[in-house]
Amino acid sequence: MVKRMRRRSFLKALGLGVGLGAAGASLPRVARAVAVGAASAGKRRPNIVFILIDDMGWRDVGFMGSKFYLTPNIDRLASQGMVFRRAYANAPNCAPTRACLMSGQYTPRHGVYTVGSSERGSAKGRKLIPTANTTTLNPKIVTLGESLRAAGYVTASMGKWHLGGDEQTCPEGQGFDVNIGGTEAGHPKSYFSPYRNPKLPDGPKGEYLTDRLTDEAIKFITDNSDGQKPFFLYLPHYAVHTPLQARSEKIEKYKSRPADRGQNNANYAAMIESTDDGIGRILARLDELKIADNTLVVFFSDNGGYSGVTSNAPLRGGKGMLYEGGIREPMIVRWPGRVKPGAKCDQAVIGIDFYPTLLEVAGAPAPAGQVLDGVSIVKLMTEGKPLDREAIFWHFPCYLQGAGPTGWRTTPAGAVQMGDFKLIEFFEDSRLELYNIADDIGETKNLAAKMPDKTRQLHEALVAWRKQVKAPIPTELNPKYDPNWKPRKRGAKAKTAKENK
Ligand SMILES: [Ca+2]
Repeated sequence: MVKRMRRRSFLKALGLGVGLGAAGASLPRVARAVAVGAASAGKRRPNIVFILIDDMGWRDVGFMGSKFYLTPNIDRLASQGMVFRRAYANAPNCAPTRACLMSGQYTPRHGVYTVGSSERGSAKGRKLIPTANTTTLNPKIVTLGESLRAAGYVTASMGKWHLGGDEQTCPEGQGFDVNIGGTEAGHPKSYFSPYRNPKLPDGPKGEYLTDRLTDEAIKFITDNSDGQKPFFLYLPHYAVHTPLQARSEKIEKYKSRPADRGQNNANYAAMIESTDDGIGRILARLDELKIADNTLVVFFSDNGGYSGVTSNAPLRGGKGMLYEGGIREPMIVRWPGRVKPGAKCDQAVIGIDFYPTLLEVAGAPAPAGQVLDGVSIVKLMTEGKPLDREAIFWHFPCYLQGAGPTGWRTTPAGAVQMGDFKLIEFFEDSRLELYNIADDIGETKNLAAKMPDKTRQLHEALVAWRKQVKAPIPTELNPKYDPNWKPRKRGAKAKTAKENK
């Protein structure tokens, strides 16, 4: 079965689809062509380490200004590479962002819009019937892992997958030679062993998950450091998603640290510190093996910080919202000899850009017949050449319950960012909000009424894009809707893992 899966994945990676099983006889020739194409790049192809943190907010790291969390290793990485100050996730929560990273496509193309059901929260409060959600990434899509593997990379996924758990949709079915701990689950049952994770053999009792994933990553890097084949290590840490479980000896010092603009949770800070420790160990290993110079390292997060445990201030909102706090991410790319250390970039980039970027870095061909919605940022990173792109978009036709006064983090909505402006459209009442995020990063002044021409320009671009990607818009009224519904009162901050998805 493994053999069959691999061959099937290989066909996908060549853009041949799965219906051409009988054409196997022509495979060796195609395989040779791919290998020659990749080798003709001339230089030794770089290894790729892609570190994706779960739920880490834009200001949850020292290099982005936190005075509460301690992240010396990540800060050092930032000083050695380019920091992207306007980097975005494709969605305000976990699974859709990952589906976009792996497919290179905006959410309407693969239908992974949210986590679980799009009908979250009280039915009485939902005016519309939201678009149905897909919880697995269609195995017909050629993933980034499949494309890099077909180009000769050894591939590993270590940590949270969240895009399916069966044979075709798990990491092994989607282009990864090695899978450690990746299942359909969106958060760990426990950060301490025993993990109760079918893809992660338990370690000694009390072993800490973030440390374990670091150990596994280091082992993979070491095992593949001989230069025979370049490697692609996708390291989507389970940290720093709830449940808030940290190593006890790390928690204490944060209890006495002064809070910083709403950041004050010692458990969360200790989880961030363990993540930072692990990144430091991985970078040290790359140095010891003398392969750091030929390894591109990405640091990114999948959505904004969760308002129940951290603060994204000065950004508005948090995980689950299309305001900046929900989608703007800390991001670093370190690529020795190609990207200038200490460089900063203020051009907008978004998760779907990684697929074409990493293909270019690897000298790998794009999958035939598959639309890639992002653009390569290689020249932006290496030469400072601006991207040729007018706008970027979001589509979230779903409800997400929340702890605030409205009872929602978001109702069904879409957004577009163009230059310094961003427009959000809420589908329940067609409400438009326009912000100048250069002058007003906190999205405090809705300019829609004041700037009708700009509002119209962005809205037209959003509508045209939705048409192009065939984005469904919820319009059907929900018969269970009660206009007098009020969210039940509860604390301003929800802390359960169940609510934080
Ligand atoms: Ca997340």
